[in-house]
Amino acid sequence: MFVMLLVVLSTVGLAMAGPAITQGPSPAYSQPGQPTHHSLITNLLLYTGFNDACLANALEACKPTPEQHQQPSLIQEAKEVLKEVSVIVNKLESRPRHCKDLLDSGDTGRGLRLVYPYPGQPHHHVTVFCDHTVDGGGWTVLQKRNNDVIRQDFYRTWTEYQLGFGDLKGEFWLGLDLIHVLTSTTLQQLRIDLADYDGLERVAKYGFFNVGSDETKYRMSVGRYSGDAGDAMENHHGSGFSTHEQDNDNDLIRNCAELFRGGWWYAPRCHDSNLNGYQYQGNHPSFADGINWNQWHGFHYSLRRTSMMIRPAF
Ligand SMILES: [Ca+2]
Repeated sequence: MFVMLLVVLSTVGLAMAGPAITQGPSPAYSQPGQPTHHSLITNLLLYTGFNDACLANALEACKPTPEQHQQPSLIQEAKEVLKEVSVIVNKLESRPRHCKDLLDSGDTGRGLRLVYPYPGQPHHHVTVFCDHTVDGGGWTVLQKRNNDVIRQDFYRTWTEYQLGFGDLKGEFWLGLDLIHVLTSTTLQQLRIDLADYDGLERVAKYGFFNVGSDETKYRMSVGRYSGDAGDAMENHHGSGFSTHEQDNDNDLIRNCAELFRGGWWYAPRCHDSNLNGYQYQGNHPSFADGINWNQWHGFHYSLRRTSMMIRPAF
């Protein structure tokens, strides 16, 4: 598309340049010796020693041919092509990159939506779950756990966490590659909703959230906490992602992902939050391997429902 645009621009440029270069004599030189007006070029030529009569003859010889007179229609044609290209480009650029774009274009409710998050790849679309019903809407959901009848196994491999897994209408992990893309193009805020088995709910919201590329092991940055769940992500700021066979947790002794049965941005002290841990239902005797949020229910309580979602900060 970009190449096509260049070709069209070149065409317009050449077409427009044509008549200017081969411009016929100005009225000043239609009658040698009767100068009434000098263009910049003729002034320069006169200044360098050419005389009026000489210039008039030269310009007369350069009058456009009948074929060249047809160039205005060529210009018009090129302009129309350019206009069509412009319409197509605008249409591609206006495709929704994420759920916030959809909200801005009038989308409501919640559910599966097509978005085009990849810069420079206008046709590359993915399906995401959008939620416009919470906190002003425009949220793209990254992760969801619940206690529906069919549960997903979250003790997965590195590749599965990269590509994503689960059911977008149920429990799922969107995938680190896509999360990286979504959080890299614009500054994102993160909202985490938690619910326990007593019907209580808590929220943790962060003013910024970013996940690096696979070269950084999907290093996560998070900060500017607000909410009532307690800040169980602070400990994870700056950590790479780990799965049981990809230990990037900087704990020299332990393999946090294996020990705590999940995939997460495990820190040197492993974790304060473990939202991809094992789906115990409520209290569990084992230490810190459930769906835990330490600052709310500690390390021996696995939550009933969690969701992580992002939205552009501005
Ligand atoms: Ca380790």
